[in-house]
Amino acid sequence: IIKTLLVGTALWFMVALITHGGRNSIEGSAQVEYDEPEAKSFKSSKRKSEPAAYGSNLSDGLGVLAAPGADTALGELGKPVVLPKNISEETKLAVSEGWKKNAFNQYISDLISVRRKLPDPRDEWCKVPGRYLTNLPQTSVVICFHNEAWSVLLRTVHSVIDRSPEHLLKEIILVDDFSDMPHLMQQLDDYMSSLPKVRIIRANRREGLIRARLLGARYVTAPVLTYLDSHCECAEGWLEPLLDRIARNKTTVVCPVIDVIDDATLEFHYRDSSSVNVGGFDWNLQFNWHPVPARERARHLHTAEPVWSPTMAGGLFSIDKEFFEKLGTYDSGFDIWGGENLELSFKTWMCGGTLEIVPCSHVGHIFRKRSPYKWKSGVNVLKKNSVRLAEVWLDDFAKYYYQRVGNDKGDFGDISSRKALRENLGCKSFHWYLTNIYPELFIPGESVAQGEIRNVGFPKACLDSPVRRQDLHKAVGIYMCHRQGGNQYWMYSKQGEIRRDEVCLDYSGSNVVLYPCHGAKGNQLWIYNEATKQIQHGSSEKCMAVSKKKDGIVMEHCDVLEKRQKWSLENFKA
Ligand code: LR7
Ligand code: MN
Repeated sequence: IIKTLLVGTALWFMVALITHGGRNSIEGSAQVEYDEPEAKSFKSSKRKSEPAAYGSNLSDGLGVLAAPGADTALGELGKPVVLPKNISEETKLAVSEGWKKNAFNQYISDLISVRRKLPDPRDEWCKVPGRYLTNLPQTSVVICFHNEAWSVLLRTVHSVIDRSPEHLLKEIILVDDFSDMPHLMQQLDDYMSSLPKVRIIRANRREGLIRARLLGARYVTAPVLTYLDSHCECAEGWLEPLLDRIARNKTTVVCPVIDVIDDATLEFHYRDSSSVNVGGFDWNLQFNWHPVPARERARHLHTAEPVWSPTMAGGLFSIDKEFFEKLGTYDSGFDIWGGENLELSFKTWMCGGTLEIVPCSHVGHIFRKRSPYKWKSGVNVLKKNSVRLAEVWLDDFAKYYYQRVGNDKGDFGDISSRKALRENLGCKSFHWYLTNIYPELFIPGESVAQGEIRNVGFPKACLDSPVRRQDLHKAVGIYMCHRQGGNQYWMYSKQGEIRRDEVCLDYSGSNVVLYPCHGAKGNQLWIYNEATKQIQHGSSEKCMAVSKKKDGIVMEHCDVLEKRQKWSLENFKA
């Protein structure tokens, strides 16, 4: 009741405001940006649809909160919800609070029915009668949360119940990872007590999402385990295509297509099967997305067929419970967040399984630009997880990750039991995995130089730049050499690229910028002359230099006497 009142008040404000016109979005107005963890989002190929027109349907909207179903209510069918520009200071404050606590627009989420309908994102291929086995196994859905917003958590749970066939859903296990938001206590117990399939398990200290998942798994009674994040919405028919793959082969681990729920408008925009992505990773051991590679496309007649994926994003997947246990579930030495998705991906492939993305299965997820909850201070949790991962699974390739962190492994705890696990399972090598499962990955050892690029005339200066999505097209800079890898770690490839992961130094006449590597030489061809120490650009024939003011990189006419044009490339071997 309190909830309805609150929403009612909010809508009342909007009615007042809308009369004064103004339809621009205030999205993100109060968004705070942090550095950690790195933003992980991908653009949907679909154009955003027009924002929902509201004003005419507010009363319907209120009605919908009591009786879901009206297609005209706010956010129904996955439509975006945008507030008018000239809302009251009070509303602005509420919006801003919502962003601060959740790193998405909680205020907007609270205006949308927790049982809103979504469009059906499936390809026709998925709906052909007889597509799936009739005798599918049941699943338990485990959802871990730490301080999740009320409306978002409820929408996740309702979407599972409403859009899973009754007989296939054994139970939903909510694992509360030691939240302290008041609505997640008694209020949550009360609400869920009316949903017989839902069970709440509470951790009695902050475990982090990986150990929280392991805790949830202990209560699972169905043969298949399905994990979801706590801010998801399952679309029509999401479950059958996942269970079908496992029914056919218990060593197949499956992920749905993860559709984007916009963090600002809660718009659900789905990806059609022709633009499905698969998972990869870089040598920073960061997960990333790629289009389905040609070799994989060639294995299929239709784009809606399940595709092999080198890695998974981590949060949304189904796995046979026995197979998960056989693989040693997760490394319980992993803290808070990160690394576990690559661990499970590598061992699935290396220890006899298959990892797939199933284009017929769609689940939306709110992608955030920062992490809203507390991380441990004083420890680099993600790095510790990644070092454990590298030590156990990467064999000699671990060194490429260590180069990226200045060869400083730090304290990563005891990993002997994880090594024993790999040994006992008789898993294949990481070299096998890279060659057969992820041949697209650029291997640093196949480059001519790896490490810093240091100026000779001004030997404190190193080429320095982050290569996040937002850094593309920006000028590359110089910075005091620090010998810690990171933004000063570059590779000089046999093809003459200066690159990090999938980003290359590119010059087309003005600044030297970062650009996705295209492999076609052209503006990305750099020729290093070991004798003169110059880095000459292929098409312009100019040389890279530190500017006279020593505040950046310039391209200038080559002059062997000019010290600013001389560079040393770490680990260079001709
Ligand atoms: O201490 C914590 N305890 C928790 O229970 C921290 C988090 N959590 C919960 C949290 O409430 C959420 O439900 O764990 C879940 C994941 O945390 P998010 O949503 O803050 O992070 P994320 O969406 O970036 O998480 C992605 O990467 C994680 C670490 O590797 C996990 O694998 C997540 O499950 C994963 N999410 C997805 O795969 C969805 C698609 C995102 C992408 C790419
Ligand atoms: Mn998430």
